[in-house]
Amino acid sequence: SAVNKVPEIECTSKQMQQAIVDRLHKGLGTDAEKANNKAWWNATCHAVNEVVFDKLTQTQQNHSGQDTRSVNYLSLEFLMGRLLSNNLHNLQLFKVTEEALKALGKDLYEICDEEPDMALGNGGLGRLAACFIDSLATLGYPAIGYGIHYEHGLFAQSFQDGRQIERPDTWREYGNPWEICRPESIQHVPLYGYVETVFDEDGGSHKVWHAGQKLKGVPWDVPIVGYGAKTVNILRLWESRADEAFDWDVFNAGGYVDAQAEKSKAETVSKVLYPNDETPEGKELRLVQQYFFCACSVKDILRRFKRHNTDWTKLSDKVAIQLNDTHPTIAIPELMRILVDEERLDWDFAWSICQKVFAYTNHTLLPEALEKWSVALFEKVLPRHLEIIYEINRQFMEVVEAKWPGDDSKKAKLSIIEEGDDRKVCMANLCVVTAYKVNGVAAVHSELVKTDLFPEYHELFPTKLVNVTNGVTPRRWLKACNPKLAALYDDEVGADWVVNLDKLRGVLPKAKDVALQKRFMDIKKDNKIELAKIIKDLTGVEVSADAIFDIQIKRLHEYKRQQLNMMHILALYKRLLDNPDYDMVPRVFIFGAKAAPGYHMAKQIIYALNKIADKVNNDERVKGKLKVVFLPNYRVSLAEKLFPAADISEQISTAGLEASGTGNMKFAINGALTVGTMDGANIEMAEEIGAEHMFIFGLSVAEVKELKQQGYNPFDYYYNNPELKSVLDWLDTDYFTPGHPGALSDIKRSLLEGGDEYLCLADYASYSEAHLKIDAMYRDQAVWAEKAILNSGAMGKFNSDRSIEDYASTIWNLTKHPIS
Ligand code: 26M
Repeated sequence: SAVNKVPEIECTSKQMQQAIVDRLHKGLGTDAEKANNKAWWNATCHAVNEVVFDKLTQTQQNHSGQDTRSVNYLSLEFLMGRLLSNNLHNLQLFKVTEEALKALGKDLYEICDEEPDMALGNGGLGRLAACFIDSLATLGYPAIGYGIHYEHGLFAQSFQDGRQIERPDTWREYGNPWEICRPESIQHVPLYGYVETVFDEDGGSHKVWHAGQKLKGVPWDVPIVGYGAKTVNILRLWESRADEAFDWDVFNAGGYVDAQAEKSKAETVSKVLYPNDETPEGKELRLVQQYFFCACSVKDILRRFKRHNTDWTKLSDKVAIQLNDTHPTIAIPELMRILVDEERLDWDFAWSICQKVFAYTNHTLLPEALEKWSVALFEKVLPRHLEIIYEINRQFMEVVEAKWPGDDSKKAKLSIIEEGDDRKVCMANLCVVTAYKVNGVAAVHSELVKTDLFPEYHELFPTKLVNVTNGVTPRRWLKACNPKLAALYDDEVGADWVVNLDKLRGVLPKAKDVALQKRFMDIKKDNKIELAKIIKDLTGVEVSADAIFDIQIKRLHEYKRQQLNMMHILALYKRLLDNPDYDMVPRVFIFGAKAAPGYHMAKQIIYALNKIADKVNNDERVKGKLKVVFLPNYRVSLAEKLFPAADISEQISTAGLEASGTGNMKFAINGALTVGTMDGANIEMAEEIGAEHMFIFGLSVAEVKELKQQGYNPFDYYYNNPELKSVLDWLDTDYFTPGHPGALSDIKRSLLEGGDEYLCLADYASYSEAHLKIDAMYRDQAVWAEKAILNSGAMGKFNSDRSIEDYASTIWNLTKHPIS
């Protein structure tokens, strides 16, 4: 098999022990006696790095020597999680390191648990970027991820009386063994100031941007080890610092204190990751952050290009730049500015280059998430870029005029500048106008991008809008996080499923095999027992591994409908109180979710779920048949313990609103059954698995549109469904918040008077019915096991390697450069 051909890195347990103990002594100045687990973790990372850095150098020399075409993945977010376990697996050193540590009296899993998550992302979009760079390296593509070296990643979450509290994330408080600072590749970034027109001797003119402030971008490189460890690419993260060269005058004038203030101002630019779901409008620091990141990355890309090239027509042969959502859009006018103002290329030539370099991925249709920056703010921070955007737009409006002569409404819709009292720059429009390809992230989403979001652009550029369905890396999301199921698959279909997930299909014909079912269900049970311990540890709640583990983990957002899940839990609770003998398979509902700090309703839903959990878990009358747990601080490393232990995966967004979802894939790969709507990638999962092996419910995209068109009235459902009514009315009492009646009323209000934008009431009955089917099916463990195997075995398509091959062939035109 392919994997078996990969020579294992030669390393015996003895050598690994020696390397780790060596790092304890020589790297950390401690020894095996004194070292705590943190020190062991550090030493193990550094021992691993000796292999990683060697491979990194080989890859970089090879790529640079051949001047390969590469993709530059620009993303404000990379949700990497932990790297030790992942790197050990990809280097195929996990087993030997486990043995080595065991011989030293240490447990590798415990050591891995010491690592803080690299939480440089919000959710799906950031984790997708992390899966993609894993796949790019695994497949041997020359690629570089560009991101920001945030001092604080996504906030850490805890609960106080059920309410979310945010604390700063401190992932690198004591350093991070995986990153290498590269001061030799520092970049300088201008900001603010004014634009001067300089008249040339030949009668022409050009623009000079006189900056009002300058930042320094310091790159930190994180090696990205491909599976099999042939290719090691890099993730380059930019940290902002004050530019000493620029502050020199202040120093000379004796302004030491002023200079210190400038310094700390400069450092705030990369200080924190912005949590999403907050309209960043008017947030100057976010715009500065985006530009800082784009300027550093574009300059770095051009520096690498210029090492081997002088002919600008070659730029688009060597460089593809993928924009992960609109967050890095300013890279477009920045490249134009460098080509026109600094390299002094002709505008049309520069524009033709840009149109061959940039591609853009759209990750959401939610109107409030589409970035628009006020023209006034733009003018202040990036005066030259605004001029460039105006010129791009002026020329583009001529294209629109040629296509739809005299049609001003078309021009208004397609313009990069939104007119009005407060004029705005529409970043998505700039992306679509420039990019040579624009992709959505699942089939249904990409269709909606064409028909609902950008229909006029689609008419104008009929081949520009395409689909690339998301995927997840099976290295992290099966092999590393579920070692027992991974071992079963090694036995059943051969170890190379890790690089060819379609191989899992090998288990489909055996789904009814009793012995296989038993192994499969025993593994699930073991994983549930492990999770039960974690739940007890984190929340004090005791749960039984014989119950159905029903899990919803994702950012808290009304469109994802955690509140629908909550309504169903309340209904079950009510049924149990009304009838103590109500017959149901014991169920544990598990949540993990962070709410954006400024998103009131999301925080209320967290509060409500915590309050409901308190009540339900301490109510003798439900006889242990119902438990509710909200795990604090949901993050990648916690997710790795949840997916393998799930029986039910909740994927219940309003149809048309979840662009793809990727947690849905991680659950199914690990053998959970999905209760879900026909939305995002759920639809394609149903195609692969067979909808009859999932619990599909609710309105379809077309039905949602129709209902909204007719005029949706949530009260129709409220008055016609007594259970639904009593559940919602419960929220008006003080049953869950003793002494505080009305503490949960605003949730009810948003579902009724508020209009129930996300159609929770419309889908409630169908959802509740789906859960009855779940209950019935679970009683027949043979059927359940069969279904779980059929789900997991059919997930080959959702490997991020397949996504990357799609990007490489349809968008990037990228060829592999395997490193021997
Ligand atoms: C906005 C303003 C300021 C700071 C951050 C943001 C922002 C950041 C991320 C807004 C939205 C962001 O993410 C959108 C996102 O995560 N989309 C998800 O992308 C996944 C990968 O394609 C999909 O699977 C999810 O369905 C989609 O919701």
